[in-house]
Amino acid sequence: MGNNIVHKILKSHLVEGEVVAGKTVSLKVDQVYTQDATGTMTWLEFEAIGVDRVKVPVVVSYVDHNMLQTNYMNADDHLFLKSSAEKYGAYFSRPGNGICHQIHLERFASPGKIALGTDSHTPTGGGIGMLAIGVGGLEAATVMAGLPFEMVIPEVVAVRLINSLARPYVTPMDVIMTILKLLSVKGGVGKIIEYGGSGIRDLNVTERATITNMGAELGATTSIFPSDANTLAFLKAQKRPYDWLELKADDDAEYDDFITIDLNNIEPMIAQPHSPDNVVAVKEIVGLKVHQVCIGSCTNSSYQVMKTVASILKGKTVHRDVNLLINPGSKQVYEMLAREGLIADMISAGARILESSCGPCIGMGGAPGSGQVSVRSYNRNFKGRSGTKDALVYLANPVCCAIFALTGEIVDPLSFKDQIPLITEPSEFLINDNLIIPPKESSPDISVIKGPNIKDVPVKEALIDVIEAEVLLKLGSNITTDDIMPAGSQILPLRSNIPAISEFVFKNIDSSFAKRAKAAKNRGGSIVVGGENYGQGSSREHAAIAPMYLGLQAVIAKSFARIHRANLINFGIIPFSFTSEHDFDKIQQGDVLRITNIIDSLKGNQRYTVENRTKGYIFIVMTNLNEKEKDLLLYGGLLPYTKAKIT
Ligand code: MIC
Ligand code: SF4
Repeated sequence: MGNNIVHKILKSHLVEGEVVAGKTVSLKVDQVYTQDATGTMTWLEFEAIGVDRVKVPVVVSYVDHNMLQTNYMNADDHLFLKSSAEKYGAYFSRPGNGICHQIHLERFASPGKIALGTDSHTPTGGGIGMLAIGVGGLEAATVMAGLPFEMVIPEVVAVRLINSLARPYVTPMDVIMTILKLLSVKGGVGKIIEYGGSGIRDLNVTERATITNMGAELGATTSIFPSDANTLAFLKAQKRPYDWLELKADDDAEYDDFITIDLNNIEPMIAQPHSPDNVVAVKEIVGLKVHQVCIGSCTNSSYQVMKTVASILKGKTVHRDVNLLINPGSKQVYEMLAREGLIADMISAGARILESSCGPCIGMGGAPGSGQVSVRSYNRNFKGRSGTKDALVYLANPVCCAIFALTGEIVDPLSFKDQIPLITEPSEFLINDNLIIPPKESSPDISVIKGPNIKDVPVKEALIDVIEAEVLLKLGSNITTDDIMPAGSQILPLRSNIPAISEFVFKNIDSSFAKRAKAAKNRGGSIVVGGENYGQGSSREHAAIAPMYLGLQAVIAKSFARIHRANLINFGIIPFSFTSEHDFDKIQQGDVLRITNIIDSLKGNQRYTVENRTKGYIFIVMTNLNEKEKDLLLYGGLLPYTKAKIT
């Protein structure tokens, strides 16, 4: 039996275990990267573990999210991250260098390697043939401290792309939006998507990266493409041909599932509010007035994309009712555009050019007006994420975005008469790594600098045997981490201060949650009830730590998103699942639940008896924890566990 690409990489990194779907393995990791919004916690956690140097060959600390600097907090965080990188032996990508995923693809990602990133869009690296997985900060910190990475082997789904993107105005973003329409935001949970088929020949690395980037929206563990001649061409253009190796599946490779997508049939698609899988063909919603267009982000920031956008805008003026914002994803791309006069074409058309950072994608500036329609070449359109609660955010490919910026409304791109030149990636990129500070030799003189907003990581006590707590919130399915722990310009700067950020937990769903949770803390804490795919979206562990700080004892849901489930366990919160739909229906907000004999049940059959004390009935919930996860919960989370293991 032959191997698929995923299994080849996993097997070459195996420390312990068997590469079989559903089994837990430990793996050697080649690269870890952090970004600032999750990175401050990660580096605080690394410090708390107490190891003096990172133990992974390549560790990069990026600064890309918290860039507004409306007060001292972001700048203090940047200094903290820089000094931590210097002290512990990581590369530091300075503010201005761009968005972590785009830079990592350009300068560090290599086929056949395993990389972890403290951001859910780390799978962008799958475009180059790297197994790149998004994890919570604490998980990354333990790997940086020298522990292997443990994971349950997902199923591998082969997605065969056939033919090529023949239609005008169709880009790789339409491929992934078509898959999202097919599979939904939970269709990839517990799976890795491996792309193949004749259609990949026409996709270069950055085009592939758009597809793997947005695979995060499927809930997939990661997505990956083979490493072939196109990969070599990209690496040569990045002046790192030595990082190339060929990577392809064996002819008789086995997969858990197959999907075939005919690229010929793909047309321009658009995701409607408020979910990336709420996808329709663009032509179905023509006539909708557009007030804002945003182009860039980690999904669509390549030189090819930006040059195409510039060529559409050249000599035109952005529609009088539209604000066009462009955030090129990396300094490399930005500098090339600037040197070639392409930024001038954008400016001349009326585009507002932002710095190279996440910006409007995470509500750091560029919030739309009340009830306005914003169309973005980004990857997420969750309600309120843009910074405006009632904004209507749509996701579309960058070519469509540029066209809508000119027309002021959604049009069938086929009706756009101008010829769009076919632009590809260059054979040589501009290489100027002057904003990447390489790791320093260790020295006792280097100290970590912490501003007043940087507070210690709170830790939960060891597992308790009985939880008696009130259901403070009952929620539906697909609750995002943006719902649990919102981001945006007011809240993101508090990422290094859990007591302060905890005030905003569930703010957009129930503004009284934090207050009620604090009051409930003295009465045994609180429980949250959720539907399917609880905690989808980002990797932010703040969506676990901040509720834990407020006294959250458990979440009972129909099912959980992968990274958030891990983050809950890492911070000592038990992710219970319902054993029957009916039990979910019966529970109401305000009910007091009593869960008993937790420790024995966890060590035993993982079935737990819950008494609904308000309604007077009993039901059973379960967990599906592996041995390590049980241990983590018994210790009170990954931090106390790691400290115990390392010392
Ligand atoms: C996102 O796109 O939601 C973020 C902001 O990049 C997050 C990370 C974070 O919350 O800091 C992610 O994707 O993991
Ligand atoms: Fe940044 Fe948006 Fe990409 Fe998240 S999805 S890393 S916020 S650009």
